[in-house]
Amino acid sequence: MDLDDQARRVLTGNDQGGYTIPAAGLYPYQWNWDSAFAAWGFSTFDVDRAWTEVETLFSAQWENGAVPHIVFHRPDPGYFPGPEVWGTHRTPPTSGISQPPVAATLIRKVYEADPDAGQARLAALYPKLLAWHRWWRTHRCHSGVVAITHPWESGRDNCPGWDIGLANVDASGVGAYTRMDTQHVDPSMRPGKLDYDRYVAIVQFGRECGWDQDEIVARSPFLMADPATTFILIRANRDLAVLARRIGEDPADPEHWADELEAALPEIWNEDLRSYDARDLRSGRFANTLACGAFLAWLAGSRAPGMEERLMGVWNRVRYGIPSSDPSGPGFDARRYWRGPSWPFMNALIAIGLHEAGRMDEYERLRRETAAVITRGGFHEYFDPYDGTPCGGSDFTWTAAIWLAWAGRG
Ligand code: 9WN
Repeated sequence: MDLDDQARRVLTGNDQGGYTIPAAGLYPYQWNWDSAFAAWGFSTFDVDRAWTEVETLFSAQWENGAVPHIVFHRPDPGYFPGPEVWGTHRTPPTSGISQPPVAATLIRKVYEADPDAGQARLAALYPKLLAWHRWWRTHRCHSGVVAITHPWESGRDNCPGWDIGLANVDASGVGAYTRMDTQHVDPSMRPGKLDYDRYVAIVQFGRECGWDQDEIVARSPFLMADPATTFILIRANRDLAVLARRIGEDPADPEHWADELEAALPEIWNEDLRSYDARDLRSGRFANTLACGAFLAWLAGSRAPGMEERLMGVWNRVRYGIPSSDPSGPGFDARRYWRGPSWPFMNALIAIGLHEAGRMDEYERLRRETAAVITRGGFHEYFDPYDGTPCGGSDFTWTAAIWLAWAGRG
């Protein structure tokens, strides 16, 4: 069977009927940004199924506009923390945080795959997307750029950039719990125990606040500005404005929100690091870590003097795609999750930006390097950026999706 067939088989195998799980065993629920990538993958062979994926995700949207990072459609004891830990008291049960808003950007690709088939579905989804983007602006953009209230909200959980913020989190009262991830994946490829204690402590804090967003932003022990989510939201607002025009809606709000975010970008430019950088909003301190999120500046059409040479210097230190953090920086670990590995779906997102910046040699290099690790190692979650060793979960939805939509189209 060729790789395209195998990729389609991963998507259909992870399909639970209306939504896909990221990977059997390890992640048995619907995740927010994974589903947006799944839709992009489905759009290469089943546009109807692509729309259904995001429609199912948005059916769990909160009244305040938030689209949760996990929807717990059916109970499954194989994942921690499950719905009872989050305690959001919703039907279906959901987590209490969100995840980077890539949906508008990838829904635009689904729409463009077959505009006639997508017209009515886009019109129905548009107000929900707009409400979600409004939620980001109202509840996450107080300082201008996007703030995250939990490392899981960034989708890049143990990125070294979060270390200074996590140091403020007291996890001494977290109590006993059993991790499930380390029963599915080699623990040396997952976040450490202290990280997990702190993740759980922040969830417990949110739950004590009854998931009241004002209280969480005002008092949470963790609040950090995230360059990656900021760039993603700028781009998503621009794409939402394009989609608005296609269905005769007014694009003024998303355009204005993108402009506001762009104007705030100097807040997260770290001149010493010569890169966009995460920032602890409680202390104002920069993280001083160059993470893969900085490479998403191209996705947002943003530039800063010296940025491009600096990013290329980091990429040139490895062989297989963009490392999740600078190999010469603090906290780098080539196989430990978001501390070093190259993630195929992240490479795909960065490549969209390279393409639009007209950097075609680099675009093609990134596609080739990503295709090489998948061809050799299969549809794994992430890869060692030096030697391409497959890491984390296997038969992974978003890796298969980006193979179909991008990496395998050489
Ligand atoms: C917590 C599903 C998700 C991704 C995230 C990735 C990982 C979860 C976990 O898996 O996070 O949300 O339990 O480790 O970091 O980006 O959406 O694939």
